Amino acid sequence: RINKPAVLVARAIFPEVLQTLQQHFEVTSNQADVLWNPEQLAFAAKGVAGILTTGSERIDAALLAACPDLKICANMAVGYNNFDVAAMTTARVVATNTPDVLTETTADFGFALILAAARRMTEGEHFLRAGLWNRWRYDMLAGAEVHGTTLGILGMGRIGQAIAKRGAHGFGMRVIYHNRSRLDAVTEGVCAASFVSKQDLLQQADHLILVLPYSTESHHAIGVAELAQMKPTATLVNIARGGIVDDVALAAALKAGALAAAGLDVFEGEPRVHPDLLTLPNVVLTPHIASATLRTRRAMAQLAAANLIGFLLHGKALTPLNALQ
Ligand code: 8YV
Repeated sequence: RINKPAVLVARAIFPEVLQTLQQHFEVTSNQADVLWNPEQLAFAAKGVAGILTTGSERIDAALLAACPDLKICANMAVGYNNFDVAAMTTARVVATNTPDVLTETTADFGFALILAAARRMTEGEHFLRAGLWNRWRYDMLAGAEVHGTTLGILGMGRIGQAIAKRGAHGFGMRVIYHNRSRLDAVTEGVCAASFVSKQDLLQQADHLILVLPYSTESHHAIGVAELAQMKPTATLVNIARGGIVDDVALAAALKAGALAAAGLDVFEGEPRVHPDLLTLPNVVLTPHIASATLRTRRAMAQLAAANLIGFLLHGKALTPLNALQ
């Protein structure tokens, strides 16, 4: 076919997904495998009808003004704080994300971080690798209990609900949550979770996991004041976005013993990590990999591609974030 629509793939993705796109579109892609800065992105996106973004490329009024031919941006991520959706709607550009396909995988990882932080797994590994394991001691690397304790979830969307089920049904935990809106009774029942105020959540959770979207409202939702309300024996896990936690305040709380442990997959200003966190033994640090299984990342790439194909070829995106169709 001649005159295929032009599409930009903003970062290296699975070759087979790139091939699928090439069947339908004139594809340019960022083979350098590094994040383009806004100028590079705008330059590369000139004249394209669609962009496949990977969660970090900023789509805002400036980019939209530079790309008047743009019709859709398909984010290969469920979070879309890199999109100014209001500006996209005004510019009549469809925004899509990748919900559902990563829910269970991300919930698994969240739970892994709760376990790893509470049970001091990476600390234990460092201890062993450093050759320090030379005897048994009754309290050696003794951590906090997970099963049968209280699990707190801040943000009760798809991933929060999947974590609640793991906690309630797999680990016999009492599950409490706080969310912008309360779930309906049936969903609460399925998740075996009770709605509480944010204050009660902070004060009662033995393990608190953050699974809420990042926005100006959720910026530093966990800061000095919130950390002060948590139990000193508690663990905090963030698999949502950096910026939801005040990393400096968290490092200080961990250092002071005001919080027992933390598990962090996301950071303010990542891929840089605040140096205070790097030196603390009681924090498990992972490089934003909660959705990173091959199967899930492939499903995310395929869904992002299907959104481009669906909208540019058939006028219908599969998982739109704004109602333009
Ligand atoms: C990705 C994510 O790591 O889906 C999200 O919101 O943060 C992750 O799944 C990432 O953005 C890759 O596209």
